[in-house]
Amino acid sequence: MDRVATSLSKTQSHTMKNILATAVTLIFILTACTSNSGANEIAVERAQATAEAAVIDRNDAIAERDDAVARAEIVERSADRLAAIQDRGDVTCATGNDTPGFHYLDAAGQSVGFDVDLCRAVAAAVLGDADAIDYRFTDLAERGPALQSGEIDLMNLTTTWTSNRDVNWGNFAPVMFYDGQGFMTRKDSGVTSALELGGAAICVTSGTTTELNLADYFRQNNLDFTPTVFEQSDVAVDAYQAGQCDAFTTDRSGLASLLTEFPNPDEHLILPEIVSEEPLTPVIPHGDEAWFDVVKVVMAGLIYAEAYGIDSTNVDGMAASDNVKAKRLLGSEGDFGQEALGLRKTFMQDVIKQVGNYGEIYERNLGAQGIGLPRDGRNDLWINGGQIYAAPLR
Ligand SMILES: N[C@@H](CCC(=O)N[C@@H](CS)C(=O)NCC(=O)O)C(=O)O
Repeated sequence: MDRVATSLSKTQSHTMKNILATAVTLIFILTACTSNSGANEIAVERAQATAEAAVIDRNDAIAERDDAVARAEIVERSADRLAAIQDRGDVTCATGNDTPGFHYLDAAGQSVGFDVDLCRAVAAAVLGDADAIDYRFTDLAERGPALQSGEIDLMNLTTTWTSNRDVNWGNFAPVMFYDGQGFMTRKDSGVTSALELGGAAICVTSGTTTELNLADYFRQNNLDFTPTVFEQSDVAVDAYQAGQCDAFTTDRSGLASLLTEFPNPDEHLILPEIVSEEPLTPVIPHGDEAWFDVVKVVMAGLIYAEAYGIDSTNVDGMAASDNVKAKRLLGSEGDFGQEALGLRKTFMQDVIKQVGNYGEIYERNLGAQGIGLPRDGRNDLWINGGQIYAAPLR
C-alpha cells in the first residue's frame, strides 16, 4: 500500500507539473499575441480556469484508478483465507471449553463465553451466521503451534499479546480485555499478600505468560518458590484444590472464573497483588494481512456499536435513523472499507443482531449476567474513561 501511495503522489505531481506548464505557456502566448488588454485578461482567466479544471479531472481519474488498483490488491490478498472460509462455510476458531465467562460448554453442550462470542462475531461478519464455527479446543501450550500451522483462522483463548508471541505466533488484534496476573490461596493459610509466599509450592499451567511472570516476580522479590507445572489448566486447578500446592496463579479474571466453579469459594482468597500486564486479544496466523484487517474491523465494529448506542435490540431502527455514524457502521449510508475487504456492506447488522455489541458481550459473559467481574477501569469504553478503543470506522 505504501508503494501504491508513493507512486500515486509521484504520478500526480508529474501530471500537475505538465498541466501547469501548458497553462503558463498558453497564458504567455495569449498575452504576447493580443493587443486588446481587456480581452487578454478574460482569455487569461479562461485559460487558468480550464487548466485548473483539467487538473481536477485528471486527479479524480488518477484517484479513481488507484483506488481500483488498491482495492483489487486488497481483495486479491484477502481472497485466499476469506474464500476458503466461504467455500468451507465455517470459521475455524481455536478456543477452550473450561473457563466460565471466557470459553465454556453450557448445560446444552454449546460453546459460550467472551472468547467464543468474538469468534461468533467474526463468523456472523463473514458468513452471516454466528453459529458457522468449527471449534478447535486447544491446550494453552499448543496455541503457538496451532497458529503457526495456519490451520486455524482465528484464536480466542485468553491469550496475552506479548512481543515474542507477536513475532512468533501471529497477528494480534486490538485488546478486547485488559487483565493482570494474580494469586489465589486458601484462606486458612493465613497468607494475605503474595510477598508472604516465600517457599510456597505454586500451581501453574505451562506455555503461559503466567509461568514466566511467576519466575520474574519471585526473583525480583528475592523469594524462593517451587513451581508445580501442569500441561492443562484444569489439571493444575485440580491439583491446587487437592492441596498439592499452596497457591494457584493465572490471570485475575481466570481466578474469578475458577471461583464460580469451586464448591467452597469462600474458603479461597485472591491476593491483592497484580504482578503483570495481560492484554487479551484475538490472534490470527501470520501472512494474511487482509484477513487480519477483517478481524480487526469486526472487533472495532463491536466497540463502536456500543459507543454509538447500537445494540442487538435496536439495529433496524438505528440503521434507518439520522445518526450519521451509526448508519455508516450499519452500512445503510456511507462506507468504511467493508467491500474492499470482501465483506457485505451491512455485515455489522448481522454481527450486532446475532451477537450484540461489545458491552452486551461483556455483560453476558464477564459482567453481572456472567462471572460477575465489574466493568470498571480499563475495560470500559474510552468515552467512560476506560481503554477499550479501536481504529475509527470510516
Ligand atoms: N493470558 C495468559 C494465561 C492464559 C490462561 O492461563 N488461561 C486460562 C484461564 S485464565 C485458560 O484459558 N485455561 C483453559 C484452557 O487451558 O483451555 C496467556 O496468554 O498465557
